[in-house]
Amino acid sequence: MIRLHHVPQSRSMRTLWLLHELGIEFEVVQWPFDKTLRSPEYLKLNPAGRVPALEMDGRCIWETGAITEVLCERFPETGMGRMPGDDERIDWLIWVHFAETLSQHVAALTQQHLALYDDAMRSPVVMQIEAKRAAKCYEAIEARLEGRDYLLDSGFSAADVSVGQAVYMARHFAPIEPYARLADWYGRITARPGFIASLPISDSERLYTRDYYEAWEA
Ligand SMILES: N[C@@H](CCC(=O)N[C@@H](CS)C(=O)NCC(=O)O)C(=O)O
Repeated sequence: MIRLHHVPQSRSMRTLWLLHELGIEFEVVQWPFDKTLRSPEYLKLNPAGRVPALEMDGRCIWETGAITEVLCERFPETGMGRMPGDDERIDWLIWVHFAETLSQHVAALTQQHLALYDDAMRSPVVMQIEAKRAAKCYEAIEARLEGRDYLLDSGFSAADVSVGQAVYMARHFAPIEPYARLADWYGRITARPGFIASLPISDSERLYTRDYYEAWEA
């Protein structure tokens, strides 16, 4: 039994998309994005009170990077991973984990724009810096995609899922249109049925109620 604990439009969507790409059977338990993630019941799944958490083979795994590695090793025939010994193993690992470099800025921006409930708590400077740092991450992706359709020469993999999902969240704060190769790649990977199946089913599930949140003027 594989069971994903998930909040729509959060990092657990990265694991949901990967599970769809793997084409395996799994269950989803959906949680609200609130203090319920700090309940004793949820803390048994992930002691940090974060999503995702993945129940598999009699234990629970957390941290998206770890989950991605474990799933790709468990189902090597799907071709989503690059195993030890593969020429592209190191690049695969770099890009799988680079998703968190971008996501840390998205987390800060989500806190600034959505989580803080009073305008006096928000900082235009933090909003602007974090959006610029997210765009710096786009520059790294743009450079990597020169002469490539996907992050690896050998084609689509869990590295594209990981970074692609981070870009999906980051687009709410930093537009991708100025980055031509990134925008093309993003269009290509998000046309996949696996990505579409990982989107929120209804508007009421959305964490981000707007497509774009502009940084305030400092
Ligand atoms: N590095 C962790 C980050 C997990 C994380 O922070 N998830 C966010 C959702 S995107 C969360 O659960 N936040 C709830 C909270 O901070 O209370 C991972 O990659 O799994």
